[in-house]
Amino acid sequence: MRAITGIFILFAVALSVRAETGHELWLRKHKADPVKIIASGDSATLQIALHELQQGWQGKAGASVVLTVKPDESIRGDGYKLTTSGVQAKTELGILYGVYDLLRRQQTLQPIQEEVSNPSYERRVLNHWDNLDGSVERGYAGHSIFWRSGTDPLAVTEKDKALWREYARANASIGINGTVLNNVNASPQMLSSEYLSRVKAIADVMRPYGIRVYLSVKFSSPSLLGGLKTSDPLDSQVIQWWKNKVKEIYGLIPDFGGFLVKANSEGQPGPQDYGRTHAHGANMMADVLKPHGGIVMWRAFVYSPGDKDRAAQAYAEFMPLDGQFRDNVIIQVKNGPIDFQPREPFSPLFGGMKKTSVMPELQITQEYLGHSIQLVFLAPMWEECLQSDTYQEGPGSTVARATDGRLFQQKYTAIAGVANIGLDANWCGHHFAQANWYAFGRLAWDNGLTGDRIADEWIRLTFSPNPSEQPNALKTGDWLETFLTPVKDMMLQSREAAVNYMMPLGLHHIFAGGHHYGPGPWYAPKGMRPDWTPPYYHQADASGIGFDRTRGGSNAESQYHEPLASQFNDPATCPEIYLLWFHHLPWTYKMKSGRTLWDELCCHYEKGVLQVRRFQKIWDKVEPYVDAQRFAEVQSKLRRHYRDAQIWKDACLLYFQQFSRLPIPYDIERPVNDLEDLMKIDLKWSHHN
Ligand code: BDP
Repeated sequence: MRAITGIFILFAVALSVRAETGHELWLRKHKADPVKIIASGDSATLQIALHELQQGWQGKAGASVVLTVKPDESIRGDGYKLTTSGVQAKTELGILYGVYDLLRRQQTLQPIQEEVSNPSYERRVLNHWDNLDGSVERGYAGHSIFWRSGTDPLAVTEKDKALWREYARANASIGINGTVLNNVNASPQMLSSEYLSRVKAIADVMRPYGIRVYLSVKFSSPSLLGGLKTSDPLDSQVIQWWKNKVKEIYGLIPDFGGFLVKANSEGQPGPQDYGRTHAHGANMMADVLKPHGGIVMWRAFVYSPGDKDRAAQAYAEFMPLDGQFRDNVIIQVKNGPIDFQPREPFSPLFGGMKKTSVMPELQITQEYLGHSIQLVFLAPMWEECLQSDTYQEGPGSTVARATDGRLFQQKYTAIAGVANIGLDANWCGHHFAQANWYAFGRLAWDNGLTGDRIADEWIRLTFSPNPSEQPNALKTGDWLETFLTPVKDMMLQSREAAVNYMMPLGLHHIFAGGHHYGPGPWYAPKGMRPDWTPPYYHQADASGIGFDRTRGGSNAESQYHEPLASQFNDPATCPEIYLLWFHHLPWTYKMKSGRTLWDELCCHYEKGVLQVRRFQKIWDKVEPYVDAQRFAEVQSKLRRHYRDAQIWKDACLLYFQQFSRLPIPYDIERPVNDLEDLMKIDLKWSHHN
């Protein structure tokens, strides 16, 4: 009898959870109570704010909300103030942001009190690596929402516009106010008049939501698209070509944001092809954009093969140019000195460049963190970077403060995130990857937020039971204890888990070539650039493992301000999370735990796999609280996640063991795959991804 009742209850709970595809993101529809709105003005942006309140009001039924646009000393930019009667802001966009905050607080049961909220960065921008044929570089969620191939690829349909509107709304709801529509490896066609007409259509949809569009441009566009003999930034015809092009763009899109440029990087053309510097190139574009109010986001992701340590190259190339850039140029710097690895120390350009605006570039798409297969919540990684102390202006000179205008004068402040969005029904490929989009927006708005707080909010918004179906779920504590707490715990551990089973203790870039998903510490095809092969990074040999970036090695540590440089330089004081980033150490090196380096590595790989194993249990246990579709999809992804974590562990331990010649400690689970087989599945990995 008891069993039957149990089944019945489960069934009843399951019935009350409606099927969801995940398309609604963190903006799921809930039954709203009536609300009276008092607002002056009826601009498109205010209309959206009104509509959102009517659709989503969860406060007192029949309450009045006053939306007031008026200056206030405490409000900056598109910031806002929540008051007891409603929302006050300097701009209508500020009102919209305030309304989203109000609704979010209602839905997550956070207190609503008088409070000012100002954005940390003025420009909060997604970077889409979308190609004009609809493919997405490092995209794992289907094709581009902006571009497609096939017949009549440039036709703008109602369906396109509806999707772009949903996208704009989702972004506005978390404070994102800009989007770069195409890949940094840009096609010159992007600037052709045909494509610009589609950009205009996109911009028209985005505008009421406060989202400006930007474009990635190819530096050699004047030659490739304009037919000029050169694209030399100091050539008058080239400058005139850019002037005309920019005028054409602003004629179509008066609030166009500006350009994003990847130049002299990974084979892309740039000013150095004409004997000019990055400053010459960036400033030429900045001068052309300035009269229209546009900016240039110029990327510092540069490195070339040769003797110089890749990790030290961007700093070496850009530091001498500090102070030479126009005030509407922002140097876009990846969080770490190499390339969006599972863990890197922060780039020394943060805080290093003091006379130039610098903006962090984060990668939301999980190129190096499990694509859309693995559940990896990235906010803790970004928090780690933003809160890192650069010491450039004394203790407390965090990356956050060095980039948001608090430490240095910057005319513009900005932050970028490489988007993980595609045509998949749930936008991001993995339901939990939506949390990374969400987290980027929230951190761009407030770079002091913690991963914990963001995960908490996101889970409540994305998975909370519908109040009309289970009115007290959020209040009774049961849902909080049995769903929110374990799921949040899983999210907060997930990035460290990935570091553990992929690249613990400062290891980096040991992926199989090309797809960057599976392990490939052995990957070094004959004739390939050494800096594109993992042995360049791990340096494993009989004497030990790790990249020597100390004073006796590449000396990259010297790019950090004291006391960091000395701290990193000495293995005894170097944080162990960065140990093999800065040091090549013997396999028997004694770690703080008392274990040898080899044993410690084994423990980390083991731990990572066990963590994912635990995530599976956590998820299975919350089944009664999740709609069937999202539950099953996440469950299936976690199975693959676990299998692949196991492969990472086996591949790395068996491969490195060839050099260490030491046994895997006997309290550690034995590998279950053979190295020989793992080294052959490379193709299969790429096929899968
Ligand atoms: C690397 C990606 C490559 C990008 C490059 C970039 O593998 O696809 O084009 O970064 O940021 O991580 O330019």
